[in-house]
Amino acid sequence: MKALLLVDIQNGFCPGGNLPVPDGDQVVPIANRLIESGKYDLIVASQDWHPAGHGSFASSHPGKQPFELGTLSGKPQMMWPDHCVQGTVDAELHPDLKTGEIDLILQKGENRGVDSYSAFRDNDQDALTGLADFLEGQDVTELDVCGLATDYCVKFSVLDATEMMPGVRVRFVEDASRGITPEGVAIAVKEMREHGIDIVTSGQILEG
Ligand code: VGL
Ligand code: ZN
Repeated sequence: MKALLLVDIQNGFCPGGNLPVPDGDQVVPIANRLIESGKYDLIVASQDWHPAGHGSFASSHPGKQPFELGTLSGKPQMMWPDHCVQGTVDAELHPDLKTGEIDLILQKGENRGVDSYSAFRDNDQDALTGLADFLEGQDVTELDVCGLATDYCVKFSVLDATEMMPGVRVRFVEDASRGITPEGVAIAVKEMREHGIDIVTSGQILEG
């Protein structure tokens, strides 16, 4: 079985959102082409889904500004603007994303005391979302990952997929992803390469 994981393609990470990724909305038409390609047996979308007052929000830490480093439950934590609060428009999947063919929408980041970049588990690598078991239970052997943001949620999802599902071939779809900073994207791509993850374009997938 071949699966596609669409990471956090939400209003909050697109221009006009609360934590906008530059050109984040440009992944939507590319993701739609992948969704409608007929190449995938299973399509999963993750959704950053924070309660108000989440511990990753700078606003929860007096004196802290967004994009400063702080701590959460005693561990280093990037302080983010309030974003993707449950039930708000900011948290909705992008309205142009073809959600009709998505088999599972997986929400993450609900625990105030720990952030959850990866769609597979919390940042402390403790609580699992159940996605790895779900994909393995569906006999997925190939997983393509794309979305927002390359340097955070996409990277950690790709690395966790590789580590937690050793039998699955994981690929990162570069042009269907955007990052918060160019430096972060360069590091993410390097780390993924070092872990043996194939970096592909949507064109290669659609032609193949
Ligand atoms: C993300 C920062 C905070 C992401 C989520 O989806 O990459 N980044 N929460
Ligand atoms: Zn978040």
